[in-house]
Amino acid sequence: MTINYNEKIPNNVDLSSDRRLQRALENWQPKFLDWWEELGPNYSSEFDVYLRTAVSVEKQGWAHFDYVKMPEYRWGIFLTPSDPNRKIDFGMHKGEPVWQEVPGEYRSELRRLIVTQGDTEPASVEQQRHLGKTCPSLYDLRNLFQVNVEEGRHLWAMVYLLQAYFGRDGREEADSLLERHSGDQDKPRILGAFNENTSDWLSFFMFTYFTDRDGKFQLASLAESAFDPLSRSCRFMLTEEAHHMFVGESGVGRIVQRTCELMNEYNTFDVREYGGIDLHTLQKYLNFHFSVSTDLFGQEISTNAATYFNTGLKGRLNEARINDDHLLHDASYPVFQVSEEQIFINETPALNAINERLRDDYIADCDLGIRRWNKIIENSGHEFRFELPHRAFNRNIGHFSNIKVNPEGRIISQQEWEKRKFEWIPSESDQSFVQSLMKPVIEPGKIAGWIAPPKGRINRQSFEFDYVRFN
Ligand code: BYC
Ligand code: FE
Ligand code: FE
Repeated sequence: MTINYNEKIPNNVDLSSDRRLQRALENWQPKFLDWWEELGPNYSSEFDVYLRTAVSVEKQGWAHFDYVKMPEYRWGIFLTPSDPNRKIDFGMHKGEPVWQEVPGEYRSELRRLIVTQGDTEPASVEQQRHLGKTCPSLYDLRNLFQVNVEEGRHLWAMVYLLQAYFGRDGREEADSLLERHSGDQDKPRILGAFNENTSDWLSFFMFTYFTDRDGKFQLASLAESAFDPLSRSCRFMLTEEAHHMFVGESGVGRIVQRTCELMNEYNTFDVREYGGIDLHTLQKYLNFHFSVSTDLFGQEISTNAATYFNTGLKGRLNEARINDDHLLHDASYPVFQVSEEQIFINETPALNAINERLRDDYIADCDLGIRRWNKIIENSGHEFRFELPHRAFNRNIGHFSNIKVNPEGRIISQQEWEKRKFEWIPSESDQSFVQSLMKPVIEPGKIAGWIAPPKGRINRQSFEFDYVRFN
């Protein structure tokens, strides 16, 4: 199906044939634009930004690049093509055809999953709203805005599902998604990591590396859902997600590169006085963002997760490729637990360990980028290596939220934690140092002193390209 760009809301869901839904969405659109104006990227409404817009769901050529003013961005609704033969791959309904409507008995659980997913998207835009004024280059500014508009589109994707399939309570939830705000005392965002500050570009790159990667894994497991419209929405969102993680991985990599250059030029680890971010500080930011993102997978032992799996609402990563019965009634899975003074691994009923399994997949994926960053350090001739902290480190959800551990995973006392925590996570003084480097660079082809220029291109445009035009 082709997309009619004359419609208010570009889509491949044949919106014009459903007047009620179209009206509901057109009613929500101005509220979204008000929210964008109030809590989206600051002072950016008049900029012409070189952005990609999703214009189809074809694997080749789904994106169109051009200058756009962000409030005029065409936030559209795109689902990957439906497969009329698709069957449920797991749980008690395994082998049955997937659902095109929401079964009444699963309505509230499905709504809750869609709302939780939807809540993170605008939350991240709110968290990043002040970054534009301290961008290290025009290229980076453009990437920030690209991520922002796409998270906005991900919100649209979830709001479409709520309004199309959940009637009046869906419409109410759609409004609430614009009423909760990141860090708000009274109406915070649902999940912890989305109420933290993203106040500098190092945090932004760590966030897109670690927290957008939670998005990748959650979307991948929702893409397994028996509720076909949810599955198809998430599949298309994953296409865009790859760029967000690229921004994170390459952003951190370029900082590491610059730090190593300064270390070699001045023959010191302490590059702060030369305007770089020392490796030890980078490790602290890594520890923080990894630990808050690890919390996003929920409790290690979760009956909610068991229900989602059993009823076919949310699967495991690449469910169809896993070689087991996809029912998990008799299976077990190793889960980290805590008792007395010890962390140990215990075999647990696999159905209850679905969250932990996804967290394991996530941690393995996080580690790949760490290795690539370490390669940069190694190639510069230095011994230092980044490490992921132990999964028990700095946790607020699950078994580990009641204990304190060091990054190696040794349990320590509350006093030792208080005494030493700023060796491991950023202190106020680390944060104000990083903040002090955040001076805008907006001349095409120029770059801030704490980060190396990118090697890659955006749609074949070089680093010198005029990615954002200020009017
Ligand atoms: N913070 O049984 P559990 C993305 C609560 S990121 C606060 O484990 P469940 C993106 C939980 O709500 C992807 N509370 O819960 C990235 C529950 O509360 P109640 C987002 C938490 O539901 C960057 C209780 O603890 N998508 O797309 O099985 C930029 C029991 O826990 C947290 C999704 O998350 C937390 N971290 O598992 C932009 C997918 N964790 O009911 C976008 C949808 C748990 O006892 N969500 N709690 O009051 C889910 O699948 C599940 O809700 C979770 C939690 C896996 C998150
Ligand atoms: Fe997203
Ligand atoms: Fe994302």
